[in-house]
Amino acid sequence: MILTVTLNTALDLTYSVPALVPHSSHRVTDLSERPGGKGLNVARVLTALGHDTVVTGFAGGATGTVLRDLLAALPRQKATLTDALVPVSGDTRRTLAVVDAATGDTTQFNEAGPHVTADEWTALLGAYAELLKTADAVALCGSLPPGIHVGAYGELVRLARTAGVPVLLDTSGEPLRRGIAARPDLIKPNADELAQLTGSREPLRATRDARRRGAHGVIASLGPDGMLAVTPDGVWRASPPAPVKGNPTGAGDSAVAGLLSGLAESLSWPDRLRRAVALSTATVLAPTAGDFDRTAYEELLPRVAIEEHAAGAA
Ligand code: TA6
Repeated sequence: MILTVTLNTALDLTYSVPALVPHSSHRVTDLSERPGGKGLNVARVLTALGHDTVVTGFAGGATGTVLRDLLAALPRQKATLTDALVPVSGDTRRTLAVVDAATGDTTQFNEAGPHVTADEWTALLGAYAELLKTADAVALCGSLPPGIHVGAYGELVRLARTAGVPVLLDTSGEPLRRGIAARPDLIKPNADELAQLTGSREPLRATRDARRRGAHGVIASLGPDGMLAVTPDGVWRASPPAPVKGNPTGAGDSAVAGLLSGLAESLSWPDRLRRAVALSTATVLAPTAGDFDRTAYEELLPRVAIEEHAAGAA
């Protein structure tokens, strides 16, 4: 099975409004409520791709109950999605994405999350160590809730490495910086996260710099420009056939699912990247934020362009 860890799970609300105008009141024309936080999104896509997946992290309070009920009610896929979330006394956060129907632009508001106690963190570490025993790969995803120390991802990366489980880290800021030092197999920063980490906005330079800091492979997601992969086996750029317009919420999470499923299936790097780019583009095109459009995915997959970098190895 593939394990995803979401320390700061969220009940994701999406509101659509005809046009988002500051200082005015809006009529919500459509709304959705989904179990979210990055690792939960990754898990949904993994199960849709046929990989049995287990989710852990924290959930608590009334919102935590709603989140777990929604998780249990997800439509059945070819594979299982198992809830191994650890209870916390605080309330799971909500996030709100407001979609402006006129422009298609999304504005996102993320709450901080519940305060996690030292005992709750210890319970998570115990559950994680147990789950690693049967995991083929693990993804550590998203922000840290209050109370969790900034080096937490470093600790989780080290435990995965000791257990011999390939580990992908998808976070930002100081938690990313500390996590990289523990030498994860893969990281998937976007352009802003890379710039924050390395001080450079030049994709190849920043991606190589991130790799030198300890990650074995760095897959930079460059939005409509696709992905740049700097790995021990070579450097590739993967680009979608054409830019698309839609809601990008969860597109990065779908890319993580593509990379992890490709790793679990021992696909070549070009095939993993093809899958990641096709899935993230199909997520932007999906009518519901965070889902992917399967027909678009299958149609996009053979059309993702892969270019090997002339300079070869990283
Ligand atoms: O990538 C979209 C999303 O996963 C939403 O589902 C939302 O829960 C949010 O990101 C969480 O991100 P954060 O970085 O705050 O943990």
